[in-house]
Amino acid sequence: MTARLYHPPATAPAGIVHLGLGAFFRAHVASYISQAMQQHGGDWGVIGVSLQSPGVRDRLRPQGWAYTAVELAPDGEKPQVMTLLRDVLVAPENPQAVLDAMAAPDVSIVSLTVTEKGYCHEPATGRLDTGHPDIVHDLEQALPKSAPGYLVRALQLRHARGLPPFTVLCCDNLPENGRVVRSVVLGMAQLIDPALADWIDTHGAFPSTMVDRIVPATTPDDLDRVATLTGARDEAPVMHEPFRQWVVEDRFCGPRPKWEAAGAQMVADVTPFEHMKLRMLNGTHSSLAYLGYLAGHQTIASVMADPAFVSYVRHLWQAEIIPTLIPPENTDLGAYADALATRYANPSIRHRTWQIAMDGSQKLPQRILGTIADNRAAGRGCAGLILAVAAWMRYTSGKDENGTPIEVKDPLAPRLAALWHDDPRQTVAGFLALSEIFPEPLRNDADFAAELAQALSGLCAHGAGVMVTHV
Ligand code: CS2
Repeated sequence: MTARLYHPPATAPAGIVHLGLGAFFRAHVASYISQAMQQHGGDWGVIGVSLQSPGVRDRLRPQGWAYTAVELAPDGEKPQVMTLLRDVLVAPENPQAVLDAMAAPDVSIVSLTVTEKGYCHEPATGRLDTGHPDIVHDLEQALPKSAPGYLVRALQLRHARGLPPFTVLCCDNLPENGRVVRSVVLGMAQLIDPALADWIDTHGAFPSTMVDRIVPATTPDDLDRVATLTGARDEAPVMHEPFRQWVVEDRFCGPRPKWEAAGAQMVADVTPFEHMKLRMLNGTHSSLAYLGYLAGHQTIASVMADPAFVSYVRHLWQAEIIPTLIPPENTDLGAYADALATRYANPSIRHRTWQIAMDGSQKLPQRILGTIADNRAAGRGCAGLILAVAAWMRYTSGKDENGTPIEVKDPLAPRLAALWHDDPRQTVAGFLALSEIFPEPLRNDADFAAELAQALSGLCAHGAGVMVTHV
């Protein structure tokens, strides 16, 4: 029998608390933290927090919090054992322990990967959703449930203890993600105690970041592969592509690891990088996920093995997305698109279209709808992206092209399914009324509505595989 992976955990205090201990953080930010310590020294252990379930904690505990990160290169798999976690807390089991960890004097950074919906904001405006049940709860109770609630209550505790605030480091795929998290934190603090909001605003920091690495969900097969590869049984490995990029605004209110020593780009303004990545990578990822799923493709690599989809995604980059972008310094957007095509086609990465299709209502505004609005304002056609939005609508109806039920994961799933109508124009009208998703100019754009209805009826009549060839 293969022995279980185990490393004795370090006992020194952690400098970073991370909220949302999913595979992405453990494969991306964690690699920069470990490498910065190897290259430059410093002691930056991490306390991981699961905001929902105990699963990751339970799998990591017998391993001394160590886990294997496996790079999936087309020419082979490269494992690395990661030992930066010092503890893992499960928030619903003991919210006070999480607040105490965040309010510890050695902690200078609280980073987050809680997915788009974890910020409890309105995607179309970026403002705190004060009607969100967890926010209603957190405004009344001192022990929070939501990520914004943990940030505000921990900052309140630090303020009361005379400690400086931590830097809040958002690592989710949101545009100007630092601004989004700042807006929800200050919005909530203002409702709890305006003096606290002032203190956070004056002394805190919310740098924006652009994060990039493709990290498919770990499968039971992966556990066996990792055991064979390393000779140690790891119940919580993470599998990732070789590529990684991290662009971070260098505005911290306390100490930070020397991430530039690990290859992170520390910049004054991350916005052009975020737009490029959200529109070129995530926008096409979602487009390929909805259309590909409907056409029967399980993974992005499988979609990219279909020449019709390759032409479609190349068209999106060249004709519909790149024209809306200002290239970041020293970046050739054509070369960036070529690199994406290669990354998507990596056969070692089994990134499921179903996984990327999750939470579309939270993802579409920054990935696709903003690009469409920019194209329309400039008088440019964008039939390919409109087809992707139609595919998302079809997907959320809950049935695929053969009438087989789809398990739609989305906080708005029941509302979206109820919008489905036999007449595509009525379906489109129902969707466009969702002000939390569709930005103002698109909601009132009759030509856009007509094009969307046409794309939707085309999808229903001919299927996604045919429709991508018409763009
Ligand atoms: C994907 C992202 O699941 C998704 O929605 O588009 O997780 C994507 O793989 C990462 O942002 C890549 O950096």
